[in-house]
Amino acid sequence: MSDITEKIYQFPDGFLWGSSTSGPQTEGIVEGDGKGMSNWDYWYSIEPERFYAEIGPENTSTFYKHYKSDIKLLNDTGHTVFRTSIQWSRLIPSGKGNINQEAIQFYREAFSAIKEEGVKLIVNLYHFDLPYCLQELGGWESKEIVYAFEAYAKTCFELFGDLVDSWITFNEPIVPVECGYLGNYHYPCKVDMKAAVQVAYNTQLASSLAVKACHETHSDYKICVVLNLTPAYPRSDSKEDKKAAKIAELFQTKSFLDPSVLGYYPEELISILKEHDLLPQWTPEELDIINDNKVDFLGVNYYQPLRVQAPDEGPKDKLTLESFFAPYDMPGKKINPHRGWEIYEKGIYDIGMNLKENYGNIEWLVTENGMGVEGEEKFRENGFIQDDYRIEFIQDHLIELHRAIQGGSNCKGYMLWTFIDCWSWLNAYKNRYGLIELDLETEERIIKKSGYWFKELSQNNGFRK
Ligand code: BGP
Repeated sequence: MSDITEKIYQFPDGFLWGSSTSGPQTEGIVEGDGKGMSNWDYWYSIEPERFYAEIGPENTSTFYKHYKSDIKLLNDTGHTVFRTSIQWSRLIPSGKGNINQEAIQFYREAFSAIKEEGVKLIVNLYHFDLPYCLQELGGWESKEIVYAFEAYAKTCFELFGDLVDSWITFNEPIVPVECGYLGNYHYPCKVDMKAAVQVAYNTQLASSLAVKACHETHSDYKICVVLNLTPAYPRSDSKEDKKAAKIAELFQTKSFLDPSVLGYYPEELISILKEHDLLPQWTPEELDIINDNKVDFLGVNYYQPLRVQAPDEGPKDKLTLESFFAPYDMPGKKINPHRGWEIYEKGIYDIGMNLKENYGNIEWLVTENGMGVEGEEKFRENGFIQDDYRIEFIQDHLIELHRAIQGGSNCKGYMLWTFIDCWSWLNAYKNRYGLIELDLETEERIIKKSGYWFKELSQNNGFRK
């Protein structure tokens, strides 16, 4: 008998349920697969100690080997949509020119198998992974890479367009900017704000060129960019904290959201960059490309909010993000103790309403949300992981998403990070996110309690709580 205090959260007809992953985090490297070296492969070869347990990008979740049986698990876990990415370094090993025939065969077979399961397929072109030879040519600081990306994108649309339902240009393009050019977390580990701004601008230009190429290949093809639209919440109502949050939002959210959806950069961002002599090299023709090629819809990744306070001192000689705003560690915040990230479900509602009110109510999907758990094997009982905490995490976010949809926000689906536990950039397999457990020793896949629950969620197109 159902509890009368329970509410039913029913989602609109046709709402999509599924998960997201990426090529570099799942495929692995197999002898004779013809894959070229990516920036991750190269970085691991010179500094393996920067990777958790020294597990590098060649040892990802063996999807290249097991994709046929993995894809069979999509239906068992209720997927009506699935997202992965093509590895540029697998398809075009030297970044430009020759195409790897093995890669064509692999991606065509994997994508066809997903379609045969009746699952909608969304494919991303870039998930932090640059062919290393292009990094040597200057990486995203160089315009040459922008045009190499455009050519790569066109190749993908032509080779796989018949199998892909929707495309993504980039996943979280701000992350390589922040981690690779400001924070020393990702290769090339530079700390240089001027270079960071150029990388961000070049990436946006590349994204807009891919949108153009996609629509030119086939007028029906749909394409988006995936952004981590983390709202920036100020510590207090003080003028200084509010200004810091506004700048944080300009740098971390609006820098890609506005040009991608509206076709132009926010004036306030341009004036801050001008004031600090940080403007990138740009041309009016490039700005026209950005203006003319907006995305058809938006993917949104949401894990945790950004809490911000005014910086201690004003900008110093060497500008960094901390010259403009500082992170705020809010006392009493709800936390995922297994990953250390704040849990703030209302963030997803705020994102939905922001898109409705300020971005023409653009169609969007939650393309990542999820809960990483360290030491998850301790929750194994009766042979499988009893991850009630993950079910609760999903439900609580869905309640806020449901509220945003009721409020008129145009969200069409929810995709969890992730399908089968996958390799994570610096954390390898430390934090598990999947609906399905991966046994690293035996390569066995075991559905978790959340995987069975997700199937019910999808079948009922909603849940009670
Ligand atoms: C997102 C990335 C994913 C994934 C996820 C989890 O930002 O798009 O690739 O890694 O974060 O984060 P982590 O793996 O660091 O725990």
